[in-house]
Amino acid sequence: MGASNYIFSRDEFLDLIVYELYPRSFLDSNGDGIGDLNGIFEKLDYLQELGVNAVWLCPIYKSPNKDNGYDVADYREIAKEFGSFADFKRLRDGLHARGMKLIMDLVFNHTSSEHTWFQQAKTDRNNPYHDYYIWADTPPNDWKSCFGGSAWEYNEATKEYYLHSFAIEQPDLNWENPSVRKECQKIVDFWVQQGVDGFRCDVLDFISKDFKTGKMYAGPRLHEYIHELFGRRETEKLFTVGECQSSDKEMLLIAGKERKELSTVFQFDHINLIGLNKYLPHAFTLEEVKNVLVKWQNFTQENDLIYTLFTDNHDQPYFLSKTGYGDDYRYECATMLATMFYLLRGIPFLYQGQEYGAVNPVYSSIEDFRDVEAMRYYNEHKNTESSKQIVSALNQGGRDNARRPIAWTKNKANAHGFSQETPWIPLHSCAEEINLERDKNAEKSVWEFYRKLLALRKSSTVIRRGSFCDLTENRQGCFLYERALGEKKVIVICNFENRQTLLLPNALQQNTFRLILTNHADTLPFSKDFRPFEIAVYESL
Ligand code: TEU
Ligand code: CA
Repeated sequence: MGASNYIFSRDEFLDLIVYELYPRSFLDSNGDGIGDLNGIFEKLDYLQELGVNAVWLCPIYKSPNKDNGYDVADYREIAKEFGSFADFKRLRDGLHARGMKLIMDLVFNHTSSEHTWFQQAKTDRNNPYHDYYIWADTPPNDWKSCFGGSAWEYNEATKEYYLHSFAIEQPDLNWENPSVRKECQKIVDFWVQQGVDGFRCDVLDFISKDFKTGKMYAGPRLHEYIHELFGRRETEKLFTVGECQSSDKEMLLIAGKERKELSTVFQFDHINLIGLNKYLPHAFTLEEVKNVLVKWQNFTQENDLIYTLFTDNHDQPYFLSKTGYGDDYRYECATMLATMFYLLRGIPFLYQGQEYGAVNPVYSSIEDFRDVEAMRYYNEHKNTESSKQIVSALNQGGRDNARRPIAWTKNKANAHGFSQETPWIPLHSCAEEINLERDKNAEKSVWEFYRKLLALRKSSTVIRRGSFCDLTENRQGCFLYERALGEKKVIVICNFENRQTLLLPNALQQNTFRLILTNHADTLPFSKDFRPFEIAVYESL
């Protein structure tokens, strides 16, 4: 009951095409303005039609929602606003019935301050749960919370400070305490027994702190902890992806085949191209994105690692907007990016909204924002900056960008098909212009392209399992690569913003290849003329 209908193995991880779903903003089935599990259930056929075969649900556990579920108050309970445990099981079975995997979010670096562990811990230094968290008589360092301000918060009852790497209401768990590690193992076991196929592990590299060097993450016991958490299971059968800022050395340790730690990690080098201040306009080029991809394709291939292919997630403004081409070349750039990333070697992760070419919304009032990080930003800047400046910074870099309700229909009624009621967060400011219904009916439909692209990936063993080779050589403003398996080859050509004549790769012979995918209706096979963001994918006969 509830289990997947086929055995999972490491090779099969490469067959995954994951859809990251932000439940709160996906579809509201009961008219309270909040997306929910039954809303997701209604859209399972939609997801299948799109061509994904796994869903990663952002946290759906009981939570006071200081950080929209990343502050867990009970790891074994479903948040009331998302539905009941029975709704969860129905969703799980609905996914499995369609051959789709269910990936849950695990937030183990911290709990909510409303979790019973913390409620107990904060009362008394001698409470058995006190040591579940990280305490100090005086702050031992000047660590800053990722959301701003000191990472140490005073607790009157014990006259101590506790560590919170994120919001004040997200106290960090003390992983040095074996009881904490045991509790987390039991939570993993609980969800595996519930038929869950995998986990996305939130800020996993934060679980071991390096108090000596003063680094908040990737401390000396990180690998020991991860191994203990997952290594006791058949790690080839449980899919795990860690959110970790990883160097090449780290990736070998954390996702190496024999390591029995994680299946893979999200590597953020291409996301980090935006620079240190995400609130400033970004100035990276697609060439730089390409270079990051080539580097990691080669590295993961040489070391038999699994790479994750993603541009977007719930913490990031839409990548399409970051490139700067979201306005003039929305369809072309969205489809080019999808091709560039999702035909590479690794596991594609799509984030909701990408499939109809969503870009960042634009607001003019702080009232339109909800995120804890945005509120913090506002409070820290309100005395020195105008609200216009603050709002424009949030429009640029805020996390609410990608958390607006999905615009299902072109009609404004019922919040563009999202809810009968006022949504928990204002609608996407461009919903009338950019929505699924309009995109589906457009001559140039991002959704149609995604469907074709994912179907191609699904049907091609070369793309899923084959090797990668960069064919760009000294061509500029483009990315050319080859995927190969045995005699079979797929050649991908992605042109960037400038129209240009491209020298086709030698391997691409007219009598042995055929054009299988383009993002323009009239692309001529073997044409050297590439329009802005035009792509061409060829397959050997
Ligand atoms: O995010 C971790 C993280 O370090 C950042 O992406 C951060 O959220 C922010 O963008 C810094 O500017 C994970 C989750 O994805 C995020 O939603 C949570 O808020 C956070 O952990 C805490 O659980
Ligand atoms: Ca609801």
